[in-house]
Amino acid sequence: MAKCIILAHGDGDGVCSAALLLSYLLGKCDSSVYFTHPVGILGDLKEFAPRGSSVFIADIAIDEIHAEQLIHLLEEYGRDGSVTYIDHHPLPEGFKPPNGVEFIHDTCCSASELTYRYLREKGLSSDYARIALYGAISDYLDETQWVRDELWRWDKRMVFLEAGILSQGLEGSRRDHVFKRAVVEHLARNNLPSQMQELVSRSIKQAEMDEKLRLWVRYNLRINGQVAYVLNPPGSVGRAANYARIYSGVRVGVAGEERGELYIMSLRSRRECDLNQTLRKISRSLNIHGGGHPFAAGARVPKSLLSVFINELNKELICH
Ligand SMILES: [Mn+2]
Repeated sequence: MAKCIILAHGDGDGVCSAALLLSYLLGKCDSSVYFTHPVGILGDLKEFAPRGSSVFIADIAIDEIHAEQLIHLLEEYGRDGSVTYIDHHPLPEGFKPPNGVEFIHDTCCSASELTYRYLREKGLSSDYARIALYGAISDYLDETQWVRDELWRWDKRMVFLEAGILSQGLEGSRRDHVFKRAVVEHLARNNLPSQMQELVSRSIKQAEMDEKLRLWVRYNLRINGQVAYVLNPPGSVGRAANYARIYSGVRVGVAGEERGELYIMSLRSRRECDLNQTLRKISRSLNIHGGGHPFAAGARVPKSLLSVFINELNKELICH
């Protein structure tokens, strides 16, 4: 059987997109699932996808610094086999879709919603719509027309319970790819997240940790202008960034986690500010990786540039 490679983000939206792809490809090819991110995609493609295979990439933003190299590589893979790229992150300025690649892109909605709608047209059963709902909720993109309609078709109380178990259970499993792959396989069979015991217990543990984190952030946050930040929070950086924003009352919350010489950062803003645009600009001037969604984004900043980065954020912050 032909070889299919699925490369997806490891968060709830990415996991659901991968599950939708895996169930669609069942019986059509021999599929393997890998988790990656905007900075890792180049290396992971080369490492895991043999030339000539059918490659599916979902929920991976195109990084400002790597865009050209990535496009080039995707075109190569497209020539030897096939490439389907499904994403909803804003694109770098002046970006042109690669030639010979099926490029499905819209910032309207979650990658899961885009993936489901794409596969539905190709014959995926409408029973899989709820998997896409979990992904959309997990990415806070549950206000699209499609999601609204589907939430009424299913029972929204049950959908939110399942989406909560899934996204909370994955939150504390960041680099546990073996577990995440098991979750993808579980979902690909259209099983409920609540039927996977390990996922349920991880989600409850995560809720306890988040509650501790909330209080920790409240007492440890530092404020510089419109930016509130914490370093090495005892828990999820995304969540810590959000609590920093909420408790400070300023426009942007940032949380950074030390990894070697870098801070891996998560940023959250109020709806009027555009973190993606702001970070892409700073990314070019400081030569760092940064970007994501308007209200939720990430960056990798050398430790020595921390204060420069916070100052730049204040200076370049784009709000309406
Ligand atoms: Mn996403």
